[in-house]
Amino acid sequence: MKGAEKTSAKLQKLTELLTGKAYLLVVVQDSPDPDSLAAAVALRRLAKGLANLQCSLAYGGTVGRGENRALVKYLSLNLRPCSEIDYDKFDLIALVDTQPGTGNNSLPETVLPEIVIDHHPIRRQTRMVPFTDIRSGYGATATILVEYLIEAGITPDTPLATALLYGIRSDTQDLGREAGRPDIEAIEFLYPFANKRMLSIIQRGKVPRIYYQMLADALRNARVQGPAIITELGDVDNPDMIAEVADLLLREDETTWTMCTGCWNDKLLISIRTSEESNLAEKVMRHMVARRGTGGGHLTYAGGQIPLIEGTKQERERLEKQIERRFFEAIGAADRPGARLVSA
Ligand SMILES: [Mn+2]
Repeated sequence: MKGAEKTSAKLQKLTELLTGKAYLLVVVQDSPDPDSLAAAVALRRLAKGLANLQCSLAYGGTVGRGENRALVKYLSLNLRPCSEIDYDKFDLIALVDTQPGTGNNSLPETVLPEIVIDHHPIRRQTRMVPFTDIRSGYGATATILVEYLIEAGITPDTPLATALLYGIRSDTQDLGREAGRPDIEAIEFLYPFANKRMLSIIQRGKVPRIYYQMLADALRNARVQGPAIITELGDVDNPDMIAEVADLLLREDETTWTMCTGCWNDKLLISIRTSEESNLAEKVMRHMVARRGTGGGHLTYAGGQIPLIEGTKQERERLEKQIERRFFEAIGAADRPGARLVSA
């Protein structure tokens, strides 16, 4: 089915599901990124417009990255922690930009959502969900929601258009990463409605002073090996920093792979990045975490998490070493000599 026909059929099915219901809960990724926040707000708008539902938004983790905090503030979002949600109170539960059983959302495993809209590769559990729209060829989940809004004849207000535009730009790194025609068309549609000044303010979100200390530590710990740069942050109070550092290191001239790890909330969190779409970051990540944790992502970027059982420094260091070894093996750089990225 072509994109437009698919959207039309999906929207019809979604409308049928929403009709006659009163309360919708939308659960986003843990430590939600702009794409998942924008997609959630768009789904809330759709649910209101299509069948007059009330909607709550729930998340796990924190909103740490400066841009994401700026976006939440701009949208005046009342995000509720998943731990405080009574799931029985809702008629429908939706997951956006994530899927059941991926380990990067806090929807309890005993709760099966009715709606999943996402652009990560489809997971086994997702096949049991009544309404799914999984488009792994899309650069952002927000792009799928933009198609729904257009199909439903709903014009996004300025904050929603701004959030969706930023969500797509952020996931696709300004259309340079895993973006396709639908992402470009969505951005073109949104551009006239978006607040460009606010986009700039969000993109340059304020950061706390500790950010610079973490950055300094990340660079001091960074090692180059073959085509890769890796580093670890140790304990972090902002898990988004891990992805941010992995992105930053990938800008180095000769680097085609990066990995950054950090500990947060009794888990070792891992981000990997690659500059080549033929590399399958998602597969590498799932190989790295294997049965010890969960992981997922896209062609060029992926994340994973492994629970820390003892919580000791030794356990953490052992795990970091293991993950590092598996990473270098997976990318074929195990035998290459290593060096520091910057002098200490
Ligand atoms: Mn996304």
